[in-house]
Amino acid sequence: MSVHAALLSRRVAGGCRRVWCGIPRPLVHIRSASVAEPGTGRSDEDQLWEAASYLPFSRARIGSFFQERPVLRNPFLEDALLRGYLSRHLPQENLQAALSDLCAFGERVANEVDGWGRECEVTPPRLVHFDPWGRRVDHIETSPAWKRMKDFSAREGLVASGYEGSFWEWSRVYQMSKLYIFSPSSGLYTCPLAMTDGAAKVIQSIGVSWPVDEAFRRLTTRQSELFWTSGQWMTERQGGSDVASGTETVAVPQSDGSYKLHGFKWFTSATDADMTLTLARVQDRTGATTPGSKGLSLFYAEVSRDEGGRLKGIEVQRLKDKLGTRQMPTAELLLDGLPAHRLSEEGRGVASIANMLTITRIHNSISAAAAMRRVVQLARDYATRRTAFGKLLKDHPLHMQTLARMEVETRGAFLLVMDVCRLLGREECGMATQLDTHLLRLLTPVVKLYTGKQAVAVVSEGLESFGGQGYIEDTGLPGLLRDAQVLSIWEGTTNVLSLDVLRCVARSSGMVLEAYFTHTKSLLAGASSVSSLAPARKAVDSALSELQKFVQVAATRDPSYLELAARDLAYSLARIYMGALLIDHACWKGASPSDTYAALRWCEQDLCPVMTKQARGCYDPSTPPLDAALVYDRPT
Ligand code: UCC
Repeated sequence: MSVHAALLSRRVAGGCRRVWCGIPRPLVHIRSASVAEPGTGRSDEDQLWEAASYLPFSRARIGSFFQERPVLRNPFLEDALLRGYLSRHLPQENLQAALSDLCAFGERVANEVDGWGRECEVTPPRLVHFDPWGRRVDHIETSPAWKRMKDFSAREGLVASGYEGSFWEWSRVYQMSKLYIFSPSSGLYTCPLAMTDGAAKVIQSIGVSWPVDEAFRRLTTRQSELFWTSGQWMTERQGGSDVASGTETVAVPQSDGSYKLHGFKWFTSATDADMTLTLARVQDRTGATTPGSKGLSLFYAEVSRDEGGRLKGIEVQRLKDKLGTRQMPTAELLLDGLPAHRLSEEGRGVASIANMLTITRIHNSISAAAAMRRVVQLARDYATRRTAFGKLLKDHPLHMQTLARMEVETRGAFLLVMDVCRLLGREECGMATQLDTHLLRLLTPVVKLYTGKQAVAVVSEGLESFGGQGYIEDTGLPGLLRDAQVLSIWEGTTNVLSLDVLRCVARSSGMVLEAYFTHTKSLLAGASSVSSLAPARKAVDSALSELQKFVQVAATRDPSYLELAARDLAYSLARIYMGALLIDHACWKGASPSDTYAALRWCEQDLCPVMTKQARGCYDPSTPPLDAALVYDRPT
């Protein structure tokens, strides 16, 4: 044993025997305690102990190893699928301009905006009810970073580019590509942007004229000093899904043709908005209102303050304490005579706000795909920096398999949401065929519900790839999961949207499904000569036939049968269509072997779960009572 080692073992043994305030002193404190004790002479032994700097933990008490953090690089340059998709589809004449804009944008997102997003997270909004002299002000204080996001969003045209038409029918794809790059770094500023875009769309569809012409100009401007955001106040205390029976707010007609709104809005997101669209029931002369959906009308209201600084006709009750989306103010509002204008015909509120729902659901899906992309991007970077069991994570095949599965999910989500943006762009340019319109209606709830679920699963898996660090708050990683969780809840939960799929099938007398089958087959036909994709094509083709069979059988059954199958039906629609899109993209002349591999992997799963579950009797009349008995199973 060397002299150092001998001294160390004596010292350690002695240290263990020492008692400090009656408690055995922990070994790690021994050295600092002997230095700190005033008047204590330093023996040779002590000096030798300190000289033993070759020992681990002797100089730097926390050790010398620090794990490198994952680095966020330009999300545009890092995303092969996004770049491939845009190169394939954007008009050639302005492709280069678009790609360089997105490249510069991605650079700013990585180097600047991401830091603001973090600032929004750690400096959440707060509500100041009263001024120092006791006057009620209901001021929602947001962080400087949140305000910077607003200016940045305007200047980058994150809403405007959807209305400028610079890329014709691809304008929406271009706009949503920017939002896709921006979203995970945006500190949830994508939420007010979604509602702003939705409000602009509603106004455009109703007609840009007084009293909303000025609002439309402000919602779609690139000038930050003019830019407005909009709220979407739909949810009341009785619920946000069943809007028809949950809306209690009344609109009292005024002599000048305007209205005053009285009600309680239970969930208003990004409540620092400049205006809002909301639903209310018009009171007749006797004060009566019409119940149900037929009683709802759509209203426009500006959020403004009187000379005393008080909100006109609004009291902010409190801000919500949420699992995630903490960067953004979400409030309960008492509407106490809020001045408003009716935008829809009386009783056409839900149908009129549906355009807003379409837009916010597409934004939601973009955010879902973007969250998946972000966690994959960070995880794959981390895999080049983290060593375990003697090699980098990237050299562990099992770890790569996990990341590859996440990548496949992300690709499916991306292609579906971009396809919906393509359809929206075609509709807005007046280029949509009947088939496009049907597809857009059907795929909007499908993409929202499916990508919301994927995002939660993929982001959760993604956190695991950072080990314990994925669970540590100030890495910024847990926030990704918290914020993903809302994606399957707001803007229509998974089940509500599954029922919306049934609603549009019924209202179109099945035409939306006809469009779906026709288009999916045409995507597959384009791949018929590509042998490397044959297994995938076969899988999608046979799942499509199964789905057709299911639809034929279901059409003869009681509506409750279809309702029970609604979620599995929506999942089948999503998986089959995503498979067809992955195959189609892999056939493009600029496609890579990874595009083919992703398509093959995607198509290995059960693409038509509704048929699988049907075969197992999951929708039989005997099932609901068994489900309920299982859920409420109690010891007897
Ligand atoms: O507000 C919220 C949070 C805001 C934050 C937003 C940020 C998101 C951005 C994310 C990015 C990061 S959360 C609240 C969200 N609430 C919902 O999404 C509502 C969920 N519920 C539904 O979607 C229901 O299905 C309802 C409310 C639409 C059902 O209402 P009704 O009255 O029962 O509906 P009806 O009677 O079936 O339909 C009424 C009319 C019909 O038109 P007509 O009368 O012409 O036949 C329907 O075809 O509305 C039409 N309609 C639609 N049209 C209904 N739904 C749609 C639709 N999705 N698309 C087109």
